[in-house]
Amino acid sequence: MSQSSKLSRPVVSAVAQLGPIARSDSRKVVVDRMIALLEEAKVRGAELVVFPELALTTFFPRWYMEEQDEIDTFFETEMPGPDTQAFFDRAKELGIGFYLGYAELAMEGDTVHRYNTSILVEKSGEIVSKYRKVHLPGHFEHEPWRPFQHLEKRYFETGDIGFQPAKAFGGVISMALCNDRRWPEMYRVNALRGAEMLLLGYNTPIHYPPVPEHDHLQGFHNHLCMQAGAYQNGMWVLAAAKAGKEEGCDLLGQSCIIAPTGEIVAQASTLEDELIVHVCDLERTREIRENIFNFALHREPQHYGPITEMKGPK
Ligand code: CDV
Repeated sequence: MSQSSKLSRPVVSAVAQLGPIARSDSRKVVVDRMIALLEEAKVRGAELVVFPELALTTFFPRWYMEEQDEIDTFFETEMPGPDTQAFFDRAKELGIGFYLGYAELAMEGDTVHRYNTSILVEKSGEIVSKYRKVHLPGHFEHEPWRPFQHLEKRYFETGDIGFQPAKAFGGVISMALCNDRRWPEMYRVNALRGAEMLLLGYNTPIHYPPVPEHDHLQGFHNHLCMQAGAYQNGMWVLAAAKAGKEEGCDLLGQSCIIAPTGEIVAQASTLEDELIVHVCDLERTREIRENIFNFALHREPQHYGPITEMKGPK
């Protein structure tokens, strides 16, 4: 055993998978379910809980809507706001921090911005970090041939914050959202900025209308990209799904906790509300980062230019 692996910086971490949320469910119904998961997390000793992407409502980009007022019913204008204050209060009482994904409506002067956002909240109740989704999948226009829409490109702007890990929970923690997990650049930028743990939430339909031949690979691709990202960057990855049959659309489960070695150390086994817990030792990042992926020793960035110079192949 190496010297570094004897050290210990544990974060008792939980991933809170959510089962389906109906379009008619109020925020209160969802927040009550999330509070029940926080209470279970407390009993099981967790200090950090990761919730899914767009956790407070059904996954609304599956519908084409023309009326902005209707679209905006899925957005939060303040965080915490009237519907989420009880959740923040309970987490603080329990001494638990959390990651939460939600649709953010932000005013900048007279300009309205809409982002697919996550926040990281410390055990004290303070919001320590915000992330706005960078890789927005799907399409801009109504495509009636699809059995359901995926209109993230229409309803959200590309995030303007980038990948900015924060000091929290005794370590350096970064965030991502759903489709970001498929892009190696996301992990590498976070790792170069010192992230030891990546938190992310996702909503992944099992049916991918443009390439249905890959439907049976959804579970494989989900873990493949996150296990590779964890290992190649020597970081913990904690991923929370919104799972199950939601408004007729099957969403992948498989919420998991992945060690810096790339191993899955905990995984959800249902498509419902479910909590998984693991003691994540942040010192374990060193097993990888001081050895096989010692960036300072082994990276050769003079050969990586196209990664930032080009958007697609010539
Ligand atoms: N919410 C997502 O970003 N979903 C995408 C689907 C559309 C491919 C994902 O990467 O899981």
